[in-house]
Amino acid sequence: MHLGRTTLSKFLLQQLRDIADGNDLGALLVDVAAAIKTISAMTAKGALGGYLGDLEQRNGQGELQKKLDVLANDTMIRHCEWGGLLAAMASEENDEALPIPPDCSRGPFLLVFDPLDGSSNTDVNVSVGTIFSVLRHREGASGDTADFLLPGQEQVAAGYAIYGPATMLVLTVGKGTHGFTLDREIGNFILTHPLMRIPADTGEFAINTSNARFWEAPVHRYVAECQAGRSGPRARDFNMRWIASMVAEVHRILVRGGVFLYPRDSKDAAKPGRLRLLYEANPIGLLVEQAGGAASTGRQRLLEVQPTSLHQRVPVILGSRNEVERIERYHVEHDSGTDRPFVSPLFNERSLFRPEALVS
Ligand code: AFP
Repeated sequence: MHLGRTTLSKFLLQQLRDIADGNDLGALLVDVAAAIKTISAMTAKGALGGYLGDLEQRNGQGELQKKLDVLANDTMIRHCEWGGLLAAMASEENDEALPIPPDCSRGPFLLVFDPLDGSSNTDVNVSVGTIFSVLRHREGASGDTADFLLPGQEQVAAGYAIYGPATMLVLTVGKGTHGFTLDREIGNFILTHPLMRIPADTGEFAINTSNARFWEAPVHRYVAECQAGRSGPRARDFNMRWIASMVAEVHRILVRGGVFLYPRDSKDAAKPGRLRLLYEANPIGLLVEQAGGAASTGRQRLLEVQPTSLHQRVPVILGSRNEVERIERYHVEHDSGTDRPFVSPLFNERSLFRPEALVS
């Protein structure tokens, strides 16, 4: 691999030559990369292209759609539906699985994606991204929603684009996590970050602390210890970040370490977490594990969660392995009742900080 010279296509030829349907998988990833280049051009043009602002419409989950949400979604579909590589697609922006048009041939893979992650940041010029996951389509399956309900460890490829000062594509085909930078002048993704590795330890955590009153006790315990710094039980200071674009948080973690938490909270009983399992947690979880990190719900390895619906949400805790394992330990100690000496009585199950307690 020659840094600064290896193109995405050459890299994929080398990485996939020993995989049975490697040529088809490589061709699909090249189609995804082409869609990402188009989305990158739109995000870079911003207001000058009329790409900012909301549409007066909501997606199937009732979320207000940005113009770029819909444009990015259409771009992913248009670039990937005709190559004869897919049995079906699914997207955050579409309620049901998307069949391949009858005039296009089908192929062995399923593609599921969040076309624009962090879209609430588009109008304020903060980095956003695209997240994608590739699964193998089982022989004889119909290509409807049920086919996508496979645990994350079944993914054959996963990746994200981050539309930042530079546009980067970070992906894995199960042989490590690798980063490519878009050279706009020649329109090629060039290998710049081979074999990315997440340090096992970190002093940086990312969580939306405005939700603190809804967290479970183990998360309170972990965050409180980080905030206590060198005078607390961790005997070291921590830094906090929250960009509100998961792709940007994860990219930082892949480059310099850290832990990202969007944990289970009691804000909405119908939503055990905010992030979607199939097209946010699973692809990011595979990238993180392939880079030596860990990805968990707090109580289970993320990639082993058995999906039950296309848009289901899941708690997400991922990044530097030793921190994720500490947080998992705190969940085990809480569930077994052995964490009492470490957790302020304010935050146990009958705490003042439970929403119903605050209301009464
Ligand atoms: P949007 O795509 O709706 O902006 O959500 C982004 C996201 O799914 C993820 O990328 C962020 O980490 C998280 O939500 C931010 O959530 P909060 O807005 O609750 O902090």
